[in-house]
Amino acid sequence: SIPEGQREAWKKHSVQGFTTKEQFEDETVRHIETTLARSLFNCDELAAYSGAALAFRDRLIIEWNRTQQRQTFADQKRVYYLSLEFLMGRALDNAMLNVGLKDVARAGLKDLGFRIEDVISQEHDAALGNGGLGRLAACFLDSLATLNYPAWGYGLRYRYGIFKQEIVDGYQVEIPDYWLDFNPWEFPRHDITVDIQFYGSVRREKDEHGKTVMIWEGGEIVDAVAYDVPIPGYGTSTTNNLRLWSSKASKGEFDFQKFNSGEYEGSVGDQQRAETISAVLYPNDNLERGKELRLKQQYFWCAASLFDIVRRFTKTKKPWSKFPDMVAIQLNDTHPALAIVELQRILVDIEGLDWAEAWRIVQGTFGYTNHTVMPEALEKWSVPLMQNLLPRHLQIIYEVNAQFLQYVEKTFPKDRDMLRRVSIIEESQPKMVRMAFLATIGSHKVNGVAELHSDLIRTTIFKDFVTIYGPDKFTNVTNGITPRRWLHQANPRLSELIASKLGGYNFLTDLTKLNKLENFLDDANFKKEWQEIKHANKVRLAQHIKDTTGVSVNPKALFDIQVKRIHEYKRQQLNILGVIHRYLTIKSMSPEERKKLAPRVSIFGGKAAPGYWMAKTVIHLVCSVGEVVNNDKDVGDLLKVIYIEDYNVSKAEIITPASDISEHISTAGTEASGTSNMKFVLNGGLIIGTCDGANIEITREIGESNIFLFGNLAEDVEDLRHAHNYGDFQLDPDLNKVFEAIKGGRFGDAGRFSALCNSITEHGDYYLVSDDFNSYIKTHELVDEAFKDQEAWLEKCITSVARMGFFSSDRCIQEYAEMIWNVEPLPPKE
Ligand code: GL4
Repeated sequence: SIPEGQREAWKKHSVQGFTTKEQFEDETVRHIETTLARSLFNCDELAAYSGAALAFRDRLIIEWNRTQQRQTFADQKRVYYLSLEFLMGRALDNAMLNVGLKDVARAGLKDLGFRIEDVISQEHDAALGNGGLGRLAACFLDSLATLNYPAWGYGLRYRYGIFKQEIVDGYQVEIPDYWLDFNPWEFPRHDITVDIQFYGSVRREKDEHGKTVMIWEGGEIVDAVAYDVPIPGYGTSTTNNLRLWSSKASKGEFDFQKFNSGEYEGSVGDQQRAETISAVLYPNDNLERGKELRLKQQYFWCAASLFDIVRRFTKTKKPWSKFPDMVAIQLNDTHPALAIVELQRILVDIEGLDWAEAWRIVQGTFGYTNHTVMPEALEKWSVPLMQNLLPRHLQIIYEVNAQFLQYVEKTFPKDRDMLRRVSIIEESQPKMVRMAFLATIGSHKVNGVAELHSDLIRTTIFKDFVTIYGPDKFTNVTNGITPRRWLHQANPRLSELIASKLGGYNFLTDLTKLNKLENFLDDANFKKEWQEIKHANKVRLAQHIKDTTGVSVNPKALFDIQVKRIHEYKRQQLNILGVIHRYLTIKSMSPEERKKLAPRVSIFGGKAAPGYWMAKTVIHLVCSVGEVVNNDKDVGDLLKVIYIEDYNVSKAEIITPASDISEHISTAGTEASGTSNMKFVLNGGLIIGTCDGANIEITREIGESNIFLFGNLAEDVEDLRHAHNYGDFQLDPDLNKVFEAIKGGRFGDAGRFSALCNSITEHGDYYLVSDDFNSYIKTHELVDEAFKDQEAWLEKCITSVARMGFFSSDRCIQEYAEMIWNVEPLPPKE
């Protein structure tokens, strides 16, 4: 550091960052003219965005520095959130709001000739995630910083995030999402590089004390380079760090010999192979495919993060036994489960701790969050694959398993089959490593993400582990969302209206304060304004739909929205089949009868995994139905069917505030939580849903009369499926009519939809579309009825918003901090 005598000079020149409009303009113009080498003669909106973003970045980084310094000196426990996905969306708007300078920026940009909305919308989404799991990680980072927790996120810096979706002739087409062209939010840390080893072999050796040590040698080395992204809290100067690792050929590895001797291509090839590791996000949600490159990504990221965390700990000079008192690592699903093995390897092989002591430290450090019970999403890695890529780690897994099974055998001698059931190694062909079991055994707490889900994991996939460890190891932390992005940023007018009634914006950091809104249910002006805001939000979405699809929709119609990843378990097929039923009903009516109907716009959005044919067929069916319905003169405004292309975080910020009703209709027991259900209700939309995931707790909070629930319960799903498999299946008669229409070619070539129809009619209807169809249709009739009484509808919406306080991600983080991490906040001295 700088010597005492020079520090005064240093302090005098220390950068402060702007606070006034004048300073903001100074900084923005300076960045445009120097950093970007542009001038007022060629400054477009993109350049204005870049300049403003750089000005805000400077500010963030000053606070980031102070926060990091404070955390280093504080000598207290930190949280590390390991997630393969961080679905951050745009950063500028969020930075402006969290720092509290959006009005300053708006005025400044206006002076410089720009509308702030146009500038903000230049930013490319940071889309390093698939859906709910990745967005949850992003909400958690916002809450951790806002609540002043000393916390870091660790992830991968994918060159390509989730693909961009185009709809071409009614089919999904995937376009690569190269998002790093200009990304002012990241700081490359070329000085922070970690060597990561793959392949090779393990040798047993005696050290100087005669102790056996394991040496992992040979194989290849790839470099992990750190890129840091500042995460500003709202209403606090705390600015945490998200560290993303990028892969690069190791300097040691890069073959200069080859390079100089004319084998240029070979040496560049090595480089490219190394860079492939962090090249692309796997585009599957709730599905694992066991690809070697994915395992490489996981180890690369775990090893780099662990090295970094351990290095930070060793600087404190504390004994290893104190590690769990200084470090809490949360595993976002099983994707980082190798971190458990890596820490054991570091402690035993490199630091020389004995096995049992090391394992106590490991278990004290990790917590594991499970996000799904769907069998196809539970990670398993083939033993031969792991043997080849990570030979030492596989040995450690076998040793952990052996000791665990020994304990189980001793404790439950009568249940011989238990060993087979709970073994980390599945005795299949090839053998498989069950990552959820590894994560459970290596952690001190395991949590599900909504009450039903946490009950389900205790009684299904982890049933034996509850017997072995006792019930206390398993807990629930119901998911939440950050009200900063999902109310204040996405719906600024509603946020402002609420603030005007509640006496300021305190509700944004204590969302339970919303409950006071119930006092205004008789305030006619308030309700009128509320309704105007909803209408304006619908007009904005209608404009987006017009601009992107060419279809005009009536903003007065009931907007019925389902936006999320396309998956059979989420049942977009139930939705579109219901829409077809509605269409057929309209067609069968007289003009007189039609006049009594409430006009509807059915809006769909979401990406299908590129290899998921059934999901792609669902998209095609929605588009094909839209083609017919939207051009049918008999129907007019009574029904429109829209597919919004390329659903992502920034589109969600437009879509969510514009719903009247949104659909959360997964087969009961399949959606671990869902989080868009929370976003929609918080923005004054009602929901139709099944008794699944967080819908159940939303119902409990807002009241049964404010939600439209339908369908079979989770406890009955198993029996129904069983019955179907034994031939006990009756196709719902209304649904049958819908299939007749499809088969008759009403929506184009029926052959394209036969696999989809057959999955329901011929192949066991695994997701219970037919079983729930009647209840779904009937419930939508209740929705229509309810929407006719606008006054009562509005009251339901306001009451629901007032009761959504529980679903703030701040509440989640506080629960994790108390029940799982045992960490304290470290507020700035302000
Ligand atoms: C998910 C769940 O499917 C989703 O219900 C949940 O809200 C989310 C966050 O906990 O995690 N699990 C996987 S896998 N993808 C998800 O989005």
